[in-house]
Amino acid sequence: MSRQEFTWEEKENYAAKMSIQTYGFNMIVSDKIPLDRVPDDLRDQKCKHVDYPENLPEVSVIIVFFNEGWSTFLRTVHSVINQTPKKLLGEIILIDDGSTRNHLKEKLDEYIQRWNGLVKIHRNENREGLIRARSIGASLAIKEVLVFLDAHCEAEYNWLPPLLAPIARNDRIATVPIIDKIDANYFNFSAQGGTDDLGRAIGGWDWRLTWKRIPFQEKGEKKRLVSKIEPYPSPAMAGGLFAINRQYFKDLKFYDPGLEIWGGENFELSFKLWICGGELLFVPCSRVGHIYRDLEWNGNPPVFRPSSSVRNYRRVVETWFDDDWKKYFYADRPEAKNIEFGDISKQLEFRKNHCPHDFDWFMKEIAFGVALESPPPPMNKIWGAIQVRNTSQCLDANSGYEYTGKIETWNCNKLRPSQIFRLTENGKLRQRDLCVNSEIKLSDDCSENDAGWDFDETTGMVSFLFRFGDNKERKRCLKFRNITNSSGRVVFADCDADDKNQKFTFVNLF
Ligand code: UD2
Ligand code: MN
Repeated sequence: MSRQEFTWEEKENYAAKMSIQTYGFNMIVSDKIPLDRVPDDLRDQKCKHVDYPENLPEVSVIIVFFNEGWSTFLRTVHSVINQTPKKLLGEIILIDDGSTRNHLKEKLDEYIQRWNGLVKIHRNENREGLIRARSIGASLAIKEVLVFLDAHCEAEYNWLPPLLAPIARNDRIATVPIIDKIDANYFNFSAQGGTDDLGRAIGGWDWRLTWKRIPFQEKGEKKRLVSKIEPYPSPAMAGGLFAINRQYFKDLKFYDPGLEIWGGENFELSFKLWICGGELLFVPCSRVGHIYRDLEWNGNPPVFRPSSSVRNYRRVVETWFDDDWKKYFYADRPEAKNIEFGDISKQLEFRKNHCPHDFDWFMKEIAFGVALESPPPPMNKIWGAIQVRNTSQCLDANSGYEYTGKIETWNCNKLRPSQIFRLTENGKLRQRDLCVNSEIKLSDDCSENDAGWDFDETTGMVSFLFRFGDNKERKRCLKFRNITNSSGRVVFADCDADDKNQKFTFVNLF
């Protein structure tokens, strides 16, 4: 086919698709949106009537970036300049974390000259990862308060004063704006929505340290009626967008410098803040849009692939969780035990010398909502890949990253998280926070047939106890059916200890 046979539209669609794979965003659409567009104003009406103090501190806005798209990045800078009162905006520091794409070199240097020194750029010699890049930004900054943003954000109307007011009052408070979603394809704004009746959500986690937005909760007697727009405490932040007093962040020794590339630093700082006597507040009247990358992004760092951020999580858990709590992390992510996490003696020493609270206090006083929303998981009886004996086939929740499909079998591969299962002490067969149900599918409903799953190490049989009304029970066993050389199915069959297709081994591949 010759070139002319593609229509203009086909070419544009193709370019859009490529840009999504490269940047995570539809740059063809983004490039058509003015860099100075007026962002949506998703604040509660009441925010418009709040008076903020006149003499708020000046800020250094720090934006770290690695191989970001041009217009999405530039719109971040434009929006900060357009939406921030001049006298508060001391400097914008861009940290290039070893980007390799041409548009982020001379073209960028030249572009920022229009702001006469307000926008500064520092380039890391090597890629440090976003975490060390932010600490570098913090050590270069000169203004009283630091504000961090991802390189694909849009500050909304009057976003900064509400973020600064609590810090001006108490310099041990870090504040986080409400993060609105900017669509990666259409670039429209939408609120992520609250999870309580005042429209609020807080930051939490599950026990494998996946970030989770959960309902805001207050404790018994401390319950008070507050307005929708008052800043409220959150156990954790999402990570990318927050403000903190510069000297205080320095006193906290910035981030743990042993954290690599991506992930976990949001928990490290959140735990450090609370356990060492600080506070973390979400601020409803401060809103910033963030473009969440499209799932088609084939980006680097490979954040959703095995073990990329698990090392970071281990450092955080080993530093901040105490023994009573660590076990939940390792129950949920048993494979983490075998990933080295380097030296954390400096972190432990800092904690010992500066931090009055412990993790138990934190869970009881601040993060009680987290345990309600993500109850600590049961311990594992056995875990690993479930291999069909005498074959190279393993059970696999082979449905991409949605993990909702049927469990089938696939060539055993230790890099596939979809092959790691945990048989828990209460008879659940789990993967991540999901459970294998009686249809041999992963489900987020873990309530079905308590103690249903079992494994007999001698016979190798994996069984499920079906319970019916009238106290009737029937035990059935998993049976392998070979389909091709590299894949097969598992079904329920009547248990037969002589059937070689009913024999499995939990293989700890790590
Ligand atoms: C979320 C956070 C992000 C960070 C991350 C966990 C929000 C909205 N975003 O993921 O800020 O806390 O969780 O670590 O809360 N970057 C570098 N060097 C790298 C990789 C990335 O400078 O090696 C930059 C990147 O260009 C971007 C920022 O770091 O500006 C955050 O990365 P992301 O947007 O890929 O992270 P995100 O939003 O998925
Ligand atoms: Mn981001």
